[in-house]
Amino acid sequence: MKKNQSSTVFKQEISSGWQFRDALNDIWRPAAVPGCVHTDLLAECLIPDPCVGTNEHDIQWVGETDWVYQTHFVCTPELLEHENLELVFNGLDTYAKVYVNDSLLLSADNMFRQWRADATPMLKPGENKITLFFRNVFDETIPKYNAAPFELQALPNNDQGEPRVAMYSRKAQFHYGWDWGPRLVTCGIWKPIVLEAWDLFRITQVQIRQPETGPKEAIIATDLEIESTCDQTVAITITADTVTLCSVKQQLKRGRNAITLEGALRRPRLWWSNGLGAPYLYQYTAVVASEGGSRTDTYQSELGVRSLQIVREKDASGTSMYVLLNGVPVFMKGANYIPLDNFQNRVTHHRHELIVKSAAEANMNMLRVWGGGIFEDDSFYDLCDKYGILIWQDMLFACAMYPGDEAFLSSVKQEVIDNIRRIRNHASIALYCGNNENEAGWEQWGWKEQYSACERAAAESNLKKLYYETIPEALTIADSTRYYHPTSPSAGFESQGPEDGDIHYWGVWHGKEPFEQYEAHIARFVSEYGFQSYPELASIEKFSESEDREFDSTVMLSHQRCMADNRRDKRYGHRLIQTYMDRYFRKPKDFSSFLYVSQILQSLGVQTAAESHRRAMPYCMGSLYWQLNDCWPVASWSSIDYYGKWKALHYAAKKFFAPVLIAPKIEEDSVKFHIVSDEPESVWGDVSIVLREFSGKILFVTTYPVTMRANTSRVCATLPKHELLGTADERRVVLVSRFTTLAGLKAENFSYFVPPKDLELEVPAYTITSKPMKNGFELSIFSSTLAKHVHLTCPDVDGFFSDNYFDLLPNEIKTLTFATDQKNIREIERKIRVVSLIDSY
Ligand code: BMA
Repeated sequence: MKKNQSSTVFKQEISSGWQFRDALNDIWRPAAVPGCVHTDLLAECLIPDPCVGTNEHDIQWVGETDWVYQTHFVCTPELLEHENLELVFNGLDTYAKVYVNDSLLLSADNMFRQWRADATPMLKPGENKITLFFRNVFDETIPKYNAAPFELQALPNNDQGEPRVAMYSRKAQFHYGWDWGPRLVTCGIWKPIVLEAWDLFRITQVQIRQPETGPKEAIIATDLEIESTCDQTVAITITADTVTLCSVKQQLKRGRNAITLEGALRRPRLWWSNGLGAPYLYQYTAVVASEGGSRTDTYQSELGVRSLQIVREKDASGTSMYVLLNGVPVFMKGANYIPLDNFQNRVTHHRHELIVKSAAEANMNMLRVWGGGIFEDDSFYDLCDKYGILIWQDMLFACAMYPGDEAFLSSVKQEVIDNIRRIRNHASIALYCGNNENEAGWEQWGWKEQYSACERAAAESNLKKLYYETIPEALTIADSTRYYHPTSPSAGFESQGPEDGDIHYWGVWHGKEPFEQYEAHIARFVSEYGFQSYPELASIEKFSESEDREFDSTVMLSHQRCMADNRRDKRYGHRLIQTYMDRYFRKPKDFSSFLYVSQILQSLGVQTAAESHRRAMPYCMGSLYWQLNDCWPVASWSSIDYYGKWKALHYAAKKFFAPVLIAPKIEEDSVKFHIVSDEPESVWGDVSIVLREFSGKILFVTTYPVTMRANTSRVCATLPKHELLGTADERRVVLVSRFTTLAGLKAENFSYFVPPKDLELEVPAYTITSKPMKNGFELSIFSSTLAKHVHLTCPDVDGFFSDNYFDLLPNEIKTLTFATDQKNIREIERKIRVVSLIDSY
């Protein structure tokens, strides 16, 4: 703002002096706002840490209790002189009555909505009191559940306990429990409360659209909504960096004014997804100024200039599903994202950045914000813009049937409008999706068979109303520029095969099929597939005592939530890991070896899937594994654990999602060497194929010159197995495939002819040397025999290895970094531990 200018809008966050109490108790205790009741109780030592041991089960009463929050705030006479005074509640979880100076201001019943109310009649000069009564969700939902004409089905992974009432509340569904999450039904003021005072005019809505975007010019259209207290003339100026997009005088009427302004950016710097170019962001500003310019209101945001379509077109194979970014078809590499914590107030910008940056470092370009969680905080989408991560945004419905009454639908409509308006200006938002698996559940997984004809018709009508009427209507209001995908998976049904859209392939894991089946289940887009593993020992130590560290201890079982359909068999998830482990690996000798092998197993499975999806490009144009992260410490499908530790899978993802992939496929009689390039330009180089014994001896070498056109996948060589292997012992050889260009190594992959359990590994002797560098150390590691899945740890030192769980080839030095604040090189050298697969049995 320039000198002598003042804003027409004044905002004061009501964040201090908060107290809370149990509604049946008079003892007030200090509270943090924004926050939630669990973290307030935790801060007061009134509950134990829910992440530790089996504490979660002992604190179920918290979610069954009514809570009261209260604070006082001062209104100066000047504040009360403003023409308009509103209280804005950005997030109340969930059933709340809000009183100002003991008069009811509003009632809330949807965690995802923003609530605004005129506070003018209730506020007085001096001290004011605000009180919020939170009613427990069960008292609200159980009557609805009891009155419902039929029970709503839910999948077993939607592990919410009985009665199944989660679907009756517009509250994060994972709060009630999931197959990777605890049941912690929290409540409270989860987003800021703001007192907003304004005069003359204010900007109430901004939508930035890009009707035309090309390398020569981008047309930037801004739809502004300005609320005005009178008829007046204002000046509106819109800029992107230093370019003025438009500057106009505008006549406002009293009330709401909708204005569309356009401007052009010549030779715009485009926003690209990770791997294709810089995700350039313009600094966008819209300023509305009063006549004479002394009063202003300003909207600021970052603007990524790009065109983006989701192409759903009939073609020779079926119906396509791919992202076209700035005219380029882009294969989506990524994962499904769940909330980072059960308690959102514990999620900081730093934690968001760690996860989004980790996704980018693993060469991902898309995350799917899954429907059982929340619409994320602004900071998350800002970071996705910054790191070039496209977002598939689900609406918040997952793995269940939902009501379809008017009150429910109108609440959903408003929640969608509120949130989409908030996030629509982010370049990263690629598409919206109606729900997770709710149609598959209905059509495919036996839900509809549970009902009489009449109930079935009613349930089907609920589904149609929600995902085909209410949500699209809300999106038309909030953002009609993005593609809407009514449900995921959209394909893989009898009526619509995998050649027509996206699938969730769970034959591996839930269906117990072998990893090789991933190669047979490829669709136009694979939006879910995955395999579980345990967190590393250091993470498990944070929530367990040493006597708990057995897989069937109560504590470990409580941190493994995958159960069979009947939800009774608590050992089911662990047993599934074990079944697969028996198939591919030797029996781990102890608890910590099992943890380690579980991670290797997971990475092997997911790598098999992702490589086959990428080989099938352009038929298949997306591979999002389940799941990127965790919301508490648990055995799960994640590649990064709750504490931010990369599992073996995340290190593997960095390789199998690399811009250029060499992915040999070992078939019955031959090996096919596939190369996949996501590079925007052609790449030339040599493919070298080397067969080596574990002891280092080279048995076979060949090279081919290869040119890979931009954005293609092809087989660059096929070798008969007998030619390649000769008389070699399959259990003692590694096939090293490398693609090298003038600029250096572009891609490499190490393949084996037998499953890991049949490999005849030898005990490696490592030589490790280290040298200090900025922010840590460079480590070089060498062995004269192949070491499989080398796992480096540095106990008690906070740090990050740039690579881990890798295969160390015989007689080749592997160099990596260990980023840490610790400066003492001797100490690090002393502490570093190395294990590999041979140490696990
Ligand atoms: C998927 C998801 C989640 C679940 C996962 C593993 O289909 O949609 O509901 O956690 O399966 O079971």
